[in-house]
Amino acid sequence: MAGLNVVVVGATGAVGTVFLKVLEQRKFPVMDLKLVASPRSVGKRIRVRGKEYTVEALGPDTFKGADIAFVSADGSISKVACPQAAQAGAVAIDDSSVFRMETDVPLVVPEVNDDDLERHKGIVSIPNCTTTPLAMTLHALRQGAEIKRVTVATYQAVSGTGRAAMDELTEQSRAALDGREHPPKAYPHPIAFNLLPQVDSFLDNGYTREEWKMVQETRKILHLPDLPISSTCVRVPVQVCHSEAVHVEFDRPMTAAEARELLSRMPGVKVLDRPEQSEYPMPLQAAGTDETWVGRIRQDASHPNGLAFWVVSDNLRKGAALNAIQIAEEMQRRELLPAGRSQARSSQKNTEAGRQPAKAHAQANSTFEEDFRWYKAHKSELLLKYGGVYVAIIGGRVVDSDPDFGKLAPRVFAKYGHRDTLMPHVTREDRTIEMPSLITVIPAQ
Ligand code: 2RA
Repeated sequence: MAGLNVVVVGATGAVGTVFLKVLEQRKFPVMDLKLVASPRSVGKRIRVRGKEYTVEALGPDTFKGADIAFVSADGSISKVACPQAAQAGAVAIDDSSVFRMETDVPLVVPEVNDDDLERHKGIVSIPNCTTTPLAMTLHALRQGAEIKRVTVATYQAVSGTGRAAMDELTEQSRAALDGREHPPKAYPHPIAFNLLPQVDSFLDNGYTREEWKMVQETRKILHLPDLPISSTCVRVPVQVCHSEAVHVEFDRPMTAAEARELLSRMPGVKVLDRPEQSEYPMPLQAAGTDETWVGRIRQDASHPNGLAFWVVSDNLRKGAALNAIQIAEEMQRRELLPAGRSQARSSQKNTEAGRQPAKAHAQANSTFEEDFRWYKAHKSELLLKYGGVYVAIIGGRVVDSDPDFGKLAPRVFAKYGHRDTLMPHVTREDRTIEMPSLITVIPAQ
C-alpha cells in the first residue's frame, strides 16, 4: 500500500489513543502523521511507531497535503474539521453523529456495506459504537432469513462518554467504598454501583438520541429503510465494551444452530456460546479485541420466528478506531483515496475527475462473460454479503449494490458509462445460477 499523509483530530481522547495503537498494530501505511487535539493538549508529545509527534491545534492549514483525516472529537469540531479536510482534497472519516444520516455521506461497517464507500464525496461516517455490532450480527443472520423486527437493549461502558467519565467511574467507586461523596459530573446521577437508563438527551418521542441513532443508522447500513426496530440504551459501570441483548423476528423460524452457523461465517464476528460451561461474551473478556462477540443464542420462547442473543464488542476498537481504519484500508484498496488515485499526487481534489483512475481501472479489460464467470465462482461469498440486494459487477469485483435496482442501474450507468454491466439480484433461492436469472443493462448509446 502507498504511504498516506494522515491527520488525527482528537488524538489524545479515549478513541484517539486507541486509534494510534490500532494504526501501529495493523501497520497502516503512514507516510506523514499529524496529531491534532483541543487547546489543553496542544504541545503534548506522543510517540507513535518509534517517532515523537507534537500535538497541534486545529488551524487553517491542518489538512494541507493530507490524504486522510480521522476525526473523533466533539460534534462541533467535526462540523468544522470534516468539510475543511474534504475541501483540502483529503477524505475525512468521522466518528461523530453530525454527518451520519446525510444522503451523500456513506455510513460504513466494512464487513457489511463497503460498496457504499464508492459514493463518497469527501466525508465518510463511522456508525455509533452500539450500531456497528448490531449491524454486523443482523447482516450475518439475514443471509438465512428475512428480518421482520428487531428489539435491542444496550449495556454501555463509560468510555463511550470519554476519558473524564472513565476517571469518574473509578473515583466514584473508590469514594463509595470509602463512604465518601463524589458528585456526578459526566452524568446526571452517580454511575458507580448504578445503572442509568439514559444515554444522551431525550427526544420528543420518548427515546434518547442514542436509541434513535441505533434505529436510523442500522436501517441505513443494512439498506432497510423501513426495518421495524426499537432500542433501549443503558449506561452501566463498565470501563470498556458495549453489550447488547438482541431479539430478532424473522419471516420463518431459525434454530439456534442455524444462527450459530451464520454468525460463525461472518467476518469480524466470533461466536462464544457454551452456556453449560458459563462461557459467553463479557466486557472483561472482549476488551482489547477486534471481534464482535456473540453468545446466549437461543430461540425466543415468546415468538415462533424469534431469536434471542447477546453481543459484546470493544466500543473503542470495532466501535470506533478499528472500524475507521478498516474503512481507510478498504478505500485505499479501491483507489478511493488521493494517494491511491495518483502516486505523483499534487493538489488533486476529490472530484469526479479525481476518481477517474478508479473508474478506468474497473472498466479495464473486463467483459460481461468474464464477470459472469467471476460471479458464479464467488456466489456463496456474495450471498453472505449481499443476500437480497442487487450488485453491479465490473472487472471481477462488486462496484456498487442496492436493494433497489431502479436506483442502482442509473447510478452505475452514470459512473461507469456505456457498457454491458452484470447486475444480478443475489438471492438465496438462486443457488444454481442460470443466465435468465441475471439482469443485464445495455445502456443506449
Ligand atoms: C456512548 N455511543 O457510548 C456513545 C459514544 N459514541 O456514549
